Amino acid sequence: MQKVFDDIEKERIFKSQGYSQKMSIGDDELQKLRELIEAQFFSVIEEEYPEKLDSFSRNGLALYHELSYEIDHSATWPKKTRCLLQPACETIKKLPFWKQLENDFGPFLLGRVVYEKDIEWDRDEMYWRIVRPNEPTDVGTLHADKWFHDTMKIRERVFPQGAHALKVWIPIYCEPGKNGLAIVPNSHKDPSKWQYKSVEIENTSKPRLLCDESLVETELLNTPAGNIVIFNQDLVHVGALNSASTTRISLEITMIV
Ligand SMILES: O=C(O)CCC(=O)C(=O)O
Ligand SMILES: [Fe+2]
Repeated sequence: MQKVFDDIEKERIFKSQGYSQKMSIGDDELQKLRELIEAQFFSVIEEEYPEKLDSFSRNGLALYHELSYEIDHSATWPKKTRCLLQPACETIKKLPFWKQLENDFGPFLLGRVVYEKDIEWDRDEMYWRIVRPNEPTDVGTLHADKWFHDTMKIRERVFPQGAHALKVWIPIYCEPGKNGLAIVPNSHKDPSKWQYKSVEIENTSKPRLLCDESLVETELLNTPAGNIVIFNQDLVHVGALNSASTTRISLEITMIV
């Protein structure tokens, strides 16, 4: 199999650029990912709000925000309800893009499902994110993934020594230029320059940048649905405030290489 991520592209991810957008998945693969996420989404709605299943199904995920005020959004979508179940992860691991990743980066491990304190050792971690238009609370704060791995002690509990955690970020419903992933160019080159503190939130320790986040210049990546971003653990990034008129859905997977 020919490599998409050859030595030049890997150099881009680990050194020069901090990320790569060289891989795009086909329409049928995107469709499959949408189906897997939608199946979970609607089964949660059915469980919590059976009388609303019809209207939510009719609207679909991209227009979820129109109805989200009818339910308790934050109580309905903690990480627990957004982690794909193992059979869905197994389906994803059979898709062509996954085979390509294994070919190019393998062998690698996958992150385990980690909650605040608990780890589910027998589950791969693949979770989706839901970001409604104009909702500042649906996006997080600037960070490098390594800060989370360190403050939440994921690195010492889950990763083998010396491992590098690459993030695979897949836009599922996304509007280029209006929502998605914003990065701080070159931020991965000098991790020590980025100072953060660890704060106790929701039963765990999360990293928060010490300097004023609004002073940091970010660049919104152009990410049409299906265009995968792979970025290194030191690249500083944040979910952009969604300025589109549709809900943004994306899928995150950590490859431990
Ligand atoms: O998609 C987002 O809003 C944030 C993504 C992120 O932080 C990540 O993929 O590591
Ligand atoms: Fe992140």
